[in-house]
Amino acid sequence: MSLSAEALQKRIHTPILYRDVVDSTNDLATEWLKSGAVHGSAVIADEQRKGRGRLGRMWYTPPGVALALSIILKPHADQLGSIGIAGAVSVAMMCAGLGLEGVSLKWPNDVRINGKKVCGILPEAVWQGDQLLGVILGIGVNVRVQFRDELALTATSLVTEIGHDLDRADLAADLIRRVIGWCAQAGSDALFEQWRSSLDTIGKQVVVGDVQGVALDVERSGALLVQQQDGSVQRVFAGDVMLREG
Ligand code: BT5
Repeated sequence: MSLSAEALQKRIHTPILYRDVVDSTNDLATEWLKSGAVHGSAVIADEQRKGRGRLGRMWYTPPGVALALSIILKPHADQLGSIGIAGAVSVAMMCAGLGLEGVSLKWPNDVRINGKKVCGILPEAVWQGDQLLGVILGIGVNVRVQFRDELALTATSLVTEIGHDLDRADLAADLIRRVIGWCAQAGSDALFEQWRSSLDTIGKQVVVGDVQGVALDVERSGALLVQQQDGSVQRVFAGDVMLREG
């Protein structure tokens, strides 16, 4: 089913900017934030030509099959570290609400179904001098993306997992509502515990950059605590976890 501004605006009352094709919804949302977008506004595109992941990586968003959205949020600066977490928890709970099983989070905020990535999250803070203008919470969800090549080994789609079609406008509206709700709880015990209990990383052998060991726990800052073989515990704030199963 095609996405459209009308279909979206019928379902949700926060301001929506819809485009058929963009380079990256996060870039458009950044411009909109700078020109005065209100908290909860969202940019949604059917296709991204230059969808971005973290650290300059690409995010694959072909036309007609994915959800690419960027929600403009205006949290307090001390809630910044929780915005990506709020996004991940919102997507995980949306998946659970659809009746999907096997939903978990890989630290820090990949959403996975049965161990395959269904959603990636890219929070980007926008500053003007030392003033926080807001955060662009970029969320990419594979709705019915067919993967080929090496992504097929690690990625999945909602429709593949659930076995029936889903309406992207319904999903977008549901997700935006959940994100606004969890964003209001950024920094709370409720959000932290929901995130922590959804992580599939804790207790596993991990490699994160130069650090190797057992993922012991997470801290409220979002950091992952990794116990290395010599017993020392390293706090990891960002990076890619390679899980060593078993
Ligand atoms: C992420 O990065 O997972 C964050 C992705 C955020 C995408 C959204 S879409 C809306 C908004 N606008 C943007 O331009 N971006 C945001 P990272 O953890 O770096 O993961 C990137 C890696 O995931 C790539 O290197 C691929 O290996 C893999 N990948 C790329 N496209 C994928 C897809 N559609 N599904 C699953 N994995 C994918």
